[in-house]
Amino acid sequence: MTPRPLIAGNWKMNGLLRHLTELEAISGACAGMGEGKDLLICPPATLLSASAGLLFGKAAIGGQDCHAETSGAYTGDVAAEMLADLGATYVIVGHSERRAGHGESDADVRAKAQAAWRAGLTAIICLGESAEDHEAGEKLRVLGAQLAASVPDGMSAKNTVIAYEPIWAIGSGRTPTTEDIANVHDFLRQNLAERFGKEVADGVRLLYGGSVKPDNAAEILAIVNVDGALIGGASLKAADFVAICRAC
Ligand code: G2H
Repeated sequence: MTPRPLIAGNWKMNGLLRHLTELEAISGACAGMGEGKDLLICPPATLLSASAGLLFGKAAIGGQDCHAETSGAYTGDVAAEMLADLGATYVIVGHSERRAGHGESDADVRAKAQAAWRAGLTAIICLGESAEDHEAGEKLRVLGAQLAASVPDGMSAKNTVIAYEPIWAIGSGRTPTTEDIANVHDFLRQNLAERFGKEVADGVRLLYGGSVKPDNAAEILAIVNVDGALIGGASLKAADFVAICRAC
């Protein structure tokens, strides 16, 4: 089974109420564009509620992180159930900016994915090697270890999406070669098949993320085993995000 592609925008810590005009434009352009693919925007938590209303029926909405616990005394954190309560159906966990900036380990990411599942959300679990690992030829070893430790038992094609985001490609304008992306995605699919079985592995969507732009999207999205993209900077402008969606 070839997975249905997912084009996901990650707004990171960008977006005020006045920027909802971009979502209005995306919503308008998305009419009829969701055929054969799923569209998703992950705005900051402060804009989730408004985004849900603007994108209803056109694109899904998702969180950028969730706490591993269901509720409790965790000042400033957001529970997966709170995201679901606002209409989110996805949540990103383990983005390298969370791993680096908040000291999140693979075990933390695994627990967050489980929290997402408990709330009925699909977890987008991010993996990626550093520039040093890339240059040292350690990429597949590092990614294999992250995959093994970040993805919980019980993964299915419905409850999980895997996003490969080389850290050195994030926001840098640099991307791996198409051959490198293909090799990594083949490796991830194979690795998942060994642990979860071929049927589950073949159904799980493997996204590429890191400097996806309108001018490289078609080439990246055409790679075998790339089932969509996780887009940061280029998702902030409706015209760029829509162009990437159209390239899929
Ligand atoms: C990688 C990506 C979105 P950008 O972090 O998750 O960001 O497209 O800006 O490199």
